[in-house]
Amino acid sequence: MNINFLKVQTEVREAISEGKPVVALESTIISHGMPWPKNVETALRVGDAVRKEGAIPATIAIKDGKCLVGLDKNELDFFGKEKNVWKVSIRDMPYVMSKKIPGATTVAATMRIASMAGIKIFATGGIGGVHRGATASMDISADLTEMAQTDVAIVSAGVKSILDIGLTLEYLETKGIPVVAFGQKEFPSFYSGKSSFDSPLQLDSAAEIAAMLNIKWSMGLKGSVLVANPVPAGYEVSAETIEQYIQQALADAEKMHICGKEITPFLLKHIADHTKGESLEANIALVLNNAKLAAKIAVSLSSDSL
Ligand code: PSU
Ligand code: MN
Repeated sequence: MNINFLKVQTEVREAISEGKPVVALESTIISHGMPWPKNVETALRVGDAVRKEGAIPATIAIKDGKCLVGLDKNELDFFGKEKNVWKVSIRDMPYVMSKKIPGATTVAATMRIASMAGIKIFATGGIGGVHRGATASMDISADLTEMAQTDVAIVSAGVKSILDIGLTLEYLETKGIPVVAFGQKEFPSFYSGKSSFDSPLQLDSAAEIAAMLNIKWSMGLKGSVLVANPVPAGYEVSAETIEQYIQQALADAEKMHICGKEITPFLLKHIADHTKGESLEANIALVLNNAKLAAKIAVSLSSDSL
């Protein structure tokens, strides 16, 4: 692999080479997931939360034909403000790199770049999955196929109910991706700790998760582990509230013929616009919570492998 495509921040590069804990963070949530200035404020708070647990944050994005691993304040500002930033999944990477278009990376692209840089743990809000109606549309996020082959664990707040949660869990099973709910039996659904689906697995500490990751990868079992961390109590938005907006958003999307890479941001924006503060506050709280858990897992993993 040609590592000239990577531009790794000095602090992040040193931490990786010394085996110190590093947590990868995605940039789609900054450019396409939250409004300015909350997006950059949150990105900075997430970085602080990772550091407080003893790990180094590395936000990943694409700029000037390079995969950036670790963004400084100016770069975070750029991705938070700039309007012409692409949403970049795996298939978009060679195009934006060759055209030198700035790109915010999805879960799939972020984990691939993290893996190229040697980072094992990645925190985000929610992953992509199998869409409602996928039996007809075949709309399955490249996040899932990437998780089947790249050795980076993801801490998310589960899967949003814009997706078909049951089919997403089936697909993860087919692809051999372990799904672990943190501290509870039920698989969480982003805004809510509940989903009415049991999680296939439950673990209750970062050390247990790190031990499982160590064994998985030591055995040569490829791919991710999805750690589903429920939104902190007090920040939940009820499933009924969210469902009514999802129904409206899906109807609008059909009328407007929105499909492909546009559908996920369209649905997310509709929910965010209609639930205003409530969903944004939940989103911020759960991302911070995920970053903290990811950092604890990274710390535990790096001490296990000493
Ligand atoms: N789901 C969320 N929040 C997000 C995304 C998904 O709850 O921000 C973003 C992530 O970057 C994810 C991407 O990787 O959307 C998935 O897009 P698609 O469904 O087009 O693969
Ligand atoms: Mn899709």
